[in-house]
Amino acid sequence: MSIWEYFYTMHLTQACECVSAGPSLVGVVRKDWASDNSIALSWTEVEQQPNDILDYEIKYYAKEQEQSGYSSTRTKALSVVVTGLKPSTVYVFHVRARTAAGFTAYSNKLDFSTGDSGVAADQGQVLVVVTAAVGGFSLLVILTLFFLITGRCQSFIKAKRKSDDKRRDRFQNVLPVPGIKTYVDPDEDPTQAVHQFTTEIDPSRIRIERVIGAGELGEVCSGRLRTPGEKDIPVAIKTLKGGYAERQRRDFLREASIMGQFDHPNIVRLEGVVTKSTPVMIVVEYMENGSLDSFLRHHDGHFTVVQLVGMLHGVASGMTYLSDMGYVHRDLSARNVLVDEGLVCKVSDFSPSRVLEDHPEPAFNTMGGKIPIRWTAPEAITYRKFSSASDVWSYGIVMWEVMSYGERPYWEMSNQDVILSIEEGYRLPVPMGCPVALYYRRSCL
Ligand code: ACK
Repeated sequence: MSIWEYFYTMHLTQACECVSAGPSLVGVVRKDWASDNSIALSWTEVEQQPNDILDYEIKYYAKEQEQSGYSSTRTKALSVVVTGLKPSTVYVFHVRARTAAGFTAYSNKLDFSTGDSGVAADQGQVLVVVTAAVGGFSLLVILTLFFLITGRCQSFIKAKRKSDDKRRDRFQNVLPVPGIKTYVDPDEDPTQAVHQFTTEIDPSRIRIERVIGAGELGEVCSGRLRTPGEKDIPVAIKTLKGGYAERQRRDFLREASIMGQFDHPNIVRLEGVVTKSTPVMIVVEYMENGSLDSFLRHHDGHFTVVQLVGMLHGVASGMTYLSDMGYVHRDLSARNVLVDEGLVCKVSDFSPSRVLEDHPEPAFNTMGGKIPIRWTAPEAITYRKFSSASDVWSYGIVMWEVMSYGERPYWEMSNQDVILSIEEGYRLPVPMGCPVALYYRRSCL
């Protein structure tokens, strides 16, 4: 189980339940058939369910290897065939629905075996995942988050600095989950990475309609992408402005070679790139509601807590996936999350050079780099030690941004004051209207 999965399971799921007691919208899950490598499942709809289910997520793992990770798949139907399984192996499955407000609770866990048609049912198990699967790595992350949110430990930063060296190796290397492919750093061979992970689009297929914003190296436009025999799809197009240096072109396309490796409903999808003509472009799915921070600021007070938690759930799912892939984002914030028309939140902005150079957020220069201080974990600010654990810290700040409808973290405090205050134990206070269950993790545990 990754730290994100653990974090999510322990924190958001329980918070959601505390806040909303959201029911599972999935009825009885059955095994229809199994072969050596596949299992077919189907389930029923529960009565009186809202008709806004977008799709279902099926999560599964080999029972014997519970601690080494899980895989998941999605379907819009009430059934699925899960393939690529090992013969004569018991797998644990559970299913949940996704609505516009986010995921609902999981169904009960069920054990089904490949290679025979019998059902090894253990239908009494419920979703209670506690300490057994948790290594010291996850525990430290939870503690980090605990201190971030509660601000209970005045000496936390000092004590943490002392232990940082010891922890460094454990935090830095995120072990990828078996069954999920691992992120490949495009820096190893940038040209090859663009070829390998992106699709070249003929520019005649792109229709640019209007400018919607400014990127670091050019404009961001909205438009349409035509695919022969299919309907045009709305897209956002990032362009690289003329007169660029080769290094800027490489940095620009680097983001595409990172995005092109991801395939998750909460990560903004890359459609392709234009590299063989000018302007050089990156084409991604269009997110109707734009950045999460400005979206929330424009809709102050418009959402229920369940809807806000649904948005956070999406971000957590995307971050779980990135962490499982071994990718550290380093710049997670509400401005780098995009929102679609169904309120689904997707993590975006994979331009790591910006974290260190031209970040739009006033940045603090430490050890030769620039860092978005308000969102960055103390060990990353002090030692440039970025990891999935420091991404969890940033996620805590995103939680605060979401629950306060896009308020600026630490308001008008200077970056230097933020650093000093955090060192002294100050933490962001509970946002107005935020349930205590969400703010204080311990109240749910
Ligand atoms: O808040 P916004 O409207 O959402 O303004 C910024 C702007 O471009 C500069 O980044 C918008 N933007 C970026 N990517 C996308 C996208 N994939 N879909 C829709 N809007 C986007 C962002």
